[in-house]
Amino acid sequence: MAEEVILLDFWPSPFGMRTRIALREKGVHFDQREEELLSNKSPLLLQMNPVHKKIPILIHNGKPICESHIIVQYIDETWGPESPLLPSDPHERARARFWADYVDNKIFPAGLMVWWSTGEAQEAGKNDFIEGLKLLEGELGDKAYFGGERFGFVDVSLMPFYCWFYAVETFTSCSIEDECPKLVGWAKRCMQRESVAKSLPDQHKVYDFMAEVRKKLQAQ
Ligand SMILES: N[C@@H](CCC(=O)N[C@@H](CS)C(=O)NCC(=O)O)C(=O)O
Repeated sequence: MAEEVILLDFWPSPFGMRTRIALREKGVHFDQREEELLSNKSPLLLQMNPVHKKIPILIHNGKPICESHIIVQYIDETWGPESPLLPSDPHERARARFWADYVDNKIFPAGLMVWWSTGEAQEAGKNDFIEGLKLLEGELGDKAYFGGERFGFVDVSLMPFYCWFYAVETFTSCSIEDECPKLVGWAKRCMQRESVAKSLPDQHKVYDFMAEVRKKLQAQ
């Protein structure tokens, strides 16, 4: 029986992007279904993720898997063992999970702060965002990817936020490339992979989306 792989997604979601990248890295064909997240969540979404009611949701042969990092690990365990995203060494695996968790707990909230706030709060968000990226740049060091020579879990986790860089720079008049040149070099290297290039929307389109949401928030 053919496999059925459905991804409930929302195009600007960095969490959705992670799962798209991982599926494409593994060469898995999937049916990407766009949700009307802001206005009208589908009955399938509510049925498959009744706890959080959020995308991304991977539905593999009818069974849901939720939470982007958990989905990426499921994809890694299920398909393409010859091209693993997580390292086999337990300590290296723990380390990769640690940095992916850092992306969720530092980079994402700082990015939201830049997106949703103004004035001092926005400035603090920008500083946090850049501080977090600098720390990640230190972890990257001179390696091609976070795990070494091979594209892996931390790259999948962080890379979606690259398409927020233009918006952060435009909202706060800064240059992330000036602050974190090696990290931007890494991001450009990742963008050369088909899995990444196909999964990330254009940064200007992301900026337009963010600016629109910001306008609505400010009008409230
Ligand atoms: N921790 C979750 C976050 C997922 C998430 O925040 N998804 C957002 C889209 S970016 C969502 O579905 N929001 C709908 C809502 O909050 O109602 C993950 O990693 O998958």
